Amino acid sequence: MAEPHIIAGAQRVSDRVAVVDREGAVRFGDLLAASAGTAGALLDGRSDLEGAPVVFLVPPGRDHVVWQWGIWRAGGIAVPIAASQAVAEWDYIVADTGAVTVVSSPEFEATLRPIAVSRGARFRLSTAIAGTGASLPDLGDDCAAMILYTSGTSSRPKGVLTTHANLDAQIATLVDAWHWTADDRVLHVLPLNHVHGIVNVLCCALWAGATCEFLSPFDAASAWERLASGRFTLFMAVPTIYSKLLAAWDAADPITRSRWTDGASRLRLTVSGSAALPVAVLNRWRAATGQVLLERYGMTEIGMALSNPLVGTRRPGSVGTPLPGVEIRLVDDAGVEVAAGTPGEIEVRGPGVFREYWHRPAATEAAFHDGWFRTGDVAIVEDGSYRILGRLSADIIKTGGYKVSALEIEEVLREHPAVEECAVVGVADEDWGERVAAALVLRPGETLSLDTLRAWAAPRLATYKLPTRLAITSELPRNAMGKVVKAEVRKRLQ
Ligand code: MLC
Ligand code: AMP
Repeated sequence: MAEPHIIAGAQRVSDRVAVVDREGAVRFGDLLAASAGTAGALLDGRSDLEGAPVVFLVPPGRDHVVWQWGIWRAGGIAVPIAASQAVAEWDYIVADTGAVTVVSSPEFEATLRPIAVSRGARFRLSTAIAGTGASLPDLGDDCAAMILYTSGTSSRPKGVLTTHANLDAQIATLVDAWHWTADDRVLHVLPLNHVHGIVNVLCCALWAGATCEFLSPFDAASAWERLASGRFTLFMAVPTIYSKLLAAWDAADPITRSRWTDGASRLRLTVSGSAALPVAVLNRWRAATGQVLLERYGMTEIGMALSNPLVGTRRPGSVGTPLPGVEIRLVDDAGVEVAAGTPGEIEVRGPGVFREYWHRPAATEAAFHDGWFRTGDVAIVEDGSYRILGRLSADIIKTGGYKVSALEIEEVLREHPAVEECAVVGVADEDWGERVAAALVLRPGETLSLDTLRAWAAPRLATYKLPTRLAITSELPRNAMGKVVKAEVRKRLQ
């Protein structure tokens, strides 16, 4: 692989429209030319970035792709961050990756430049695309390509490092399974710092020579209006987005509704994932659009692993069967494969599985078991199809399709001067999947409202990590060992 496959492929479709954003349409050829420029600017006279991390905050649109490709073409590791994250989270990622360069669009310069300077990284404005004509390095398949930060059972998020070979495998299996072609057009409404928006939507579209149209930030009525154009073939989102679309549809007048329905009925495929899709949402989406949502299952560390079929029966409440090239097994607590029809933890093996947690060898080792990646999710096979039953850890919460760590939030809340003790849990919610909820014991004489707590935590945690439920209590429920009983906390906050 002299250059990433996605870039080589773009050369074959250079006249086709690759991206549509607020400014209009851009062709693959334009992205190639501009990303040669960003690569040259990043290289700045060197011949290869040799796997150096480049953190970039460029909102969804053509410039995002131009920097993603430029980083790859220069031999760097793309580390996307997003406007929805808190300033402290940006700083953490710049420091934890040891980024050599931070690229930012102008609206974030005032915040990101000082972070870059204090962490010893170069700062570059995303609008300064220069350096055309540089000769670009030859990359091997095993070159590191991307680091995405994911929250887990540790209190700080970990960087998931994927190689170009991993990414190619993650993309190729979906292009194959969902029959992406250059005639597809997808509406992109997801964040670009997570695998769903990056791999499943953006990279699959570009790999196939298809068109990716961005709508950012997501807004239900605007998304419906775009779908109503009838020009799209594909739409992919998390269950919360489908809930929000359905709420807007319910609230619309009959003429608007029928226009929206008509446009959406022309899609060839709508996909849901990142969190459990409630069967009620699947049914309402079918009633509103005639589309049977295809539910699939994946994870930052592995890309997509299980999918309902494109052709054939999609089973509500189930995530289907392994995608081509992905091996799956279910194991018990001892790591032994379970008997048919018995629940077990999902383990995954295949070329799409990430290489390592960035600079965390112990965490990487703990995440694998005989070469299989341990997902922490529990499933059962029923009639040949996998059904997700839940997660092993009560400390991992999925809210709006985002994975958040209760431990990470607790660690931040404990720093509040009024807080003596705290416990964070996910409570079930129809629209968000789960909501972040906190039980606090306050120091003597202190008071704290939910709004005050959220305002205090906002610079420290992304909006979706901020608790939306709060209980002040005199003590936390503990077991005989003194450990907080999260199930009990959840009952009090539900
Ligand atoms: C925002 N709000 C929340 C919330 N997030 N309330 C409860 N729980 C949450 N999680 C509140 C805000 O405080 C605000 O309230 C209001 O909702 C609007 O905030 P916003 O920031 O504008 O939200 P919005 O843009 O509407 O976000 C909703 C969303 C977003 C669904 C578009 O959550 C989203 O993009 N989710 C996708 C995440 C994703 O891509 N995950 C994939 C991970 S990869 P107020 O009161 O101020 O109005 C992965 C692997 C795989 O999981 O398998 O795909
Ligand atoms: P992330 O770490 O953000 O990539 O999120 C991955 C997690 O999302 C998985 O480990 C699952 O817990 C969850 N997930 C993804 N898809 C589904 C799905 N279709 N149903 C239930 N959970 C899902």
